[in-house]
Amino acid sequence: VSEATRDDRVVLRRAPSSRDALALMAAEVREGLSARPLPFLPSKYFYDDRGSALFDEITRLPEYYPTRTEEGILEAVADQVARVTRPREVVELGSGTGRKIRRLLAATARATVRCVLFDVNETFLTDSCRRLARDFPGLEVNGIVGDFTHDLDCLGPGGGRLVVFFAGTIGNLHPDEAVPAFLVRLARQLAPGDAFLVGVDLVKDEARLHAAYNDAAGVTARFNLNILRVVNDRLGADFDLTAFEHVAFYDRARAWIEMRVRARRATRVRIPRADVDLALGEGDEIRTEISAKYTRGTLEARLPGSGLRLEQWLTDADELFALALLRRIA
Ligand code: SAH
Ligand code: AVI
Repeated sequence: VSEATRDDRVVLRRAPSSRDALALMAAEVREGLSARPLPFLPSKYFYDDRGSALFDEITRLPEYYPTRTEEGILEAVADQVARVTRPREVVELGSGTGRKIRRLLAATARATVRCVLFDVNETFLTDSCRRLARDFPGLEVNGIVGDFTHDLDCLGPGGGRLVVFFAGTIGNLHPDEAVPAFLVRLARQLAPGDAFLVGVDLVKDEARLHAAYNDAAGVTARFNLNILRVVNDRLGADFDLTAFEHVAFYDRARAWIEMRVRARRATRVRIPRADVDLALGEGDEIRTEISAKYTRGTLEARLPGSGLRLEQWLTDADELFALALLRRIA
């Protein structure tokens, strides 16, 4: 990790992938857009400042139940989680506005001396670190700008550590390909007995899932199309946003929501910096996100070989969402 910057009690560090971020982005965008039959864009590129603000707006939509449901579960279980983990250090992956961790820190109280927020969005990360430091005097606050699929080793060796991963963001990793590798890497940063608290959105009624990703106010559509604007801004691409529309549907066989952008008419995209020249016909699609939905069984099926075991499965009364408390096996 390089380029530590310190202000007051906040130390901000940049992980390797954020040092050469544009070169990495060009390579990832080139790879994704050359995939066939379905080109894709990595969903971490939703989250420039506009995208992160749009996600925050999504969390308040009437159709988007995950955030308020997870907050309700957290409210009910925070004291219990604090009691059984008693972490010296709490790490939040994909921390965004950093709002949820406050409930946990209030419960872990004096046991916790350090809090580490980890996110790709440097602006949101800096702001949330500063606000935490202001509101939790005595707490050492670190921020890591990085990609949690590449840079977890920046956390250093575990011991007295609780890692939290809220929002169901683990669902944005491919369940068969990315999740097993992610869990192995994460477990390496935990000492035996350290804990991992992960939020998962649950398999449920399809109409409810569909509505959550096709809200009436069109915020999710703006969030989805924003990824094209991010590629334009950062890589000098010429995506014509008016040529695309938002698509989100539930794939029952794979138990995931898939978001795509669909060309309303034939269009062409050039990205000289990524060596991309892509011709799309009317109706052609680019996948922008998967959001996998789990059951207790399908989550537990990911654990063998990871070094983690399920200790508690904490859900709301309607079983819309779950917090899984996992423990690093000795
Ligand atoms: N934890 C917050 C925000 C969830 S949104 C909440 O519960 O509401 C997902 C967050 O993960 C965003 O802040 C986004 O910037 C971050 N993120 C997405 N992909 C990432 C990646 N590969 N590495 C690090 N952060 C990522
Ligand atoms: C961050 N993540 C858990 C959200 C989700 O539901 O998969 C991102 C999102 N995509 C569309 N709406 C919200």
